[in-house]
Amino acid sequence: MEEKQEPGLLTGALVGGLLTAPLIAIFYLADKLAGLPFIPFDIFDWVGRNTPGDIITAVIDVMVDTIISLNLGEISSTAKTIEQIMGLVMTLAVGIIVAALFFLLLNRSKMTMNAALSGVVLGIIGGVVLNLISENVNLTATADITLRRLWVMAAFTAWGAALGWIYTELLRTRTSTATDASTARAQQINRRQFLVQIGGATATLTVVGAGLSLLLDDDGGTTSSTVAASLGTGNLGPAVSGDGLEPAPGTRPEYTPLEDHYRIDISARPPVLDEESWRLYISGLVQEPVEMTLGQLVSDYTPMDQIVTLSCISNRIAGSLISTTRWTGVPLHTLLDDWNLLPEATHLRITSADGFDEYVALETIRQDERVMLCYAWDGQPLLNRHGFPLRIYIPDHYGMKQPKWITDIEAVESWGEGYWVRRGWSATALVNTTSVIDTVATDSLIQDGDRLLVPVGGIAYSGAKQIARVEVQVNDGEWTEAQLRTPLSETSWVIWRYDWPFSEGSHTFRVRCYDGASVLQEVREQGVRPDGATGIHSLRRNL
Ligand SMILES: Nc1nc2c(c(=O)[nH]1)N[C@H]1C(S)=C(S)[C@@H](COP(=O)(O)O)O[C@H]1N2
Ligand SMILES: [Mo]
Repeated sequence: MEEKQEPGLLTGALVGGLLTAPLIAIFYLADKLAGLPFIPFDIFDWVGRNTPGDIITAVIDVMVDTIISLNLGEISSTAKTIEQIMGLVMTLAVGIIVAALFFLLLNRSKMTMNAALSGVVLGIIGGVVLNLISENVNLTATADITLRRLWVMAAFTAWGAALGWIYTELLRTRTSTATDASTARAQQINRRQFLVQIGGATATLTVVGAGLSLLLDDDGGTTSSTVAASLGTGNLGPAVSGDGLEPAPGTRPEYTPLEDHYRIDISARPPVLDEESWRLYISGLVQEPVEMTLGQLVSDYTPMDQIVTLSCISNRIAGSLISTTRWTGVPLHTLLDDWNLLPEATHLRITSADGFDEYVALETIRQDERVMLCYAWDGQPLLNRHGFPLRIYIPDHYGMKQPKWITDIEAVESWGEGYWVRRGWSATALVNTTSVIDTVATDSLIQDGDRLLVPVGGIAYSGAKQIARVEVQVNDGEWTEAQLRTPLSETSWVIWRYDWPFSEGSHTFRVRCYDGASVLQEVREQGVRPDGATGIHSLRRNL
């Protein structure tokens, strides 16, 4: 029986895993301590930027389905966590695969290669590649670029060197030809002991690195003193509608608490911009490039306040990627007056700190005074995750048309495809009118003479087209008009309610609505891609 001499593919995979786990932990610690890049998130973001849109959509679909079916909680924050975990898993997988292939290659090369040196070379190649990836996508590292490069090079070189060294050690336990069974067994034990020692050391490093990092906790959001000062001391608080219609018990809050506002963006970690050094740069077809500070935007222009419902184009019928809060900022048309655009300009191309970009037509800005550059939400400076320091609001459009973390605005002479449009999503991304049943409140029955009524309720939304009418159908009965609560604004969703005469049995509830121009919502069922979901929401209840 031939004794296998070299550590094989599986041993390589095992060693790769053992070495990559502490590498991740150390990157995490260095990120927390010194603002050095966290490579796993960079890998995730880079893969995301370079994957075709339909594949990304399919992956997101699976993710959303999983979150819903396993009841993992609020979709957009859970999705962000899953994305981050995917970054860690990808990195670990790459480490395992590369190490396994490395062992295979060394075995094939019949020892003409020096393993230790090869490991160092492999590490250097890894360091160069990951530096390129990181520089391409990283948004959050604050350390000096030279330091970042040196750190990534050093970390990967050490990883490669350790890999080469371990291979050599494993080989050493195997080279003395095993003549009898007991020697072979002794060597097996040696090898196993060595791997157990390596495992113990790397596990310790991983736990210590990750543990220390967790002690150094994140800053939650950003507070801008400039914005805060102009807004006054506190939260402006939710707007109160004058209408007395009581929402059916179980209807979502009309004004979304800020911490519950959905959140969608393209990076494992959003960019963190510094108010002092941030500028809004206006360039392109302008007489003279313009540079503005946040302070100028906040104090040189009269602020405007709007309660806005924002929806993601990926929001499914009755999904949770839709929320309402108060947006404060400067109407964009008043800024245009000061930017001296050349007559050829027809669009603004808006670019964000995370590489996201979108176009907005000057015509839209001039026709709709509600288009604004926005620096506060819910009476507070924008939180980091919601685009600090500046984002745009464009009524009637899905979120994908409305960049956060704006840094550059370029006046251009033609329209172009923005970030998600290039990835196969709608070029216009106009909001589809939609209505949702939030509740069939069977535990809040109302006695009405000799009848029992069940409050049924939810929301209807049409962007800024307003809602003229909501109707409810139970089983195959008549469509009956629901009552509408006066909305918080013309750009927010509307809460509706219908008190349904109770009857026992299994019932299907459906809702539909008409926009302000009395146009019925699209009832044809259509998935989110590419134009946003349409169709009727229905709920089945056994009463
Ligand atoms: N810079 C930037 N802006 C962005 C995005 C992004 O990834 N990067 N995502 C867009 C999408 S798809 C949506 S739905 C909204 C979500 O805004 P919110 O996360 O503040 O709710 O931001 C939009 N603006
Ligand atoms: Mo979105």
